[in-house]
Amino acid sequence: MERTFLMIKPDAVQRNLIGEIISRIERKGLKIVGGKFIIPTKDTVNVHYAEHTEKPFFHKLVSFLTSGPVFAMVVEGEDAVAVSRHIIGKTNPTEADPGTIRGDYGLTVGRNIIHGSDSVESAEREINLWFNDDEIYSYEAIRENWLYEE
Ligand code: ABT
Ligand code: MG
Repeated sequence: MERTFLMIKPDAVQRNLIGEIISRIERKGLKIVGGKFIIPTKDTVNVHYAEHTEKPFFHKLVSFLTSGPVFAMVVEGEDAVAVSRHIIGKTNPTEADPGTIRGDYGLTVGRNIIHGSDSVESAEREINLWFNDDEIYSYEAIRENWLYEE
């Protein structure tokens, strides 16, 4: 079983899309094992997006993500990283397919609704950055026989 880090960004929170987005994640069969509503600090966002430090959009990115509350989640399931990126859609909502979260709700790359880890390594790093171990819960869900073969 794989885990990934997802974050409903400030634009989607302001637009009342938390429920809509979580509902898609749940319907897919992914299991939420951690979740919290927080205003990210500049320090956390700097580390989270460290790979983009030198990019021209970095400052705007940091001020956007620290501008208000986000809903951060740890989500578990088979191939959770790739499956989540798939249902999220391409980075730029203008290119994201209809039926994906960004394709259905986003318009511009600087307001692209939700973050999802881009690899298993990133997921591990991001989960440790945003969550303490005691904020993540492993539990058995009764539906699992109906999602996975033996
Ligand atoms: P994230 O899930 O937010 O990491 O997006 P994704 O992995 O799909 O794409 P990357 B390249 O990691 O984008 C990080 C954030 O930077 C924004 N961005 C990106 C711009 O504003 N302009 C750009 O030209 C590019 C390439 C989009 C992402 N987040 N926001 N908000
Ligand atoms: Mg990224």
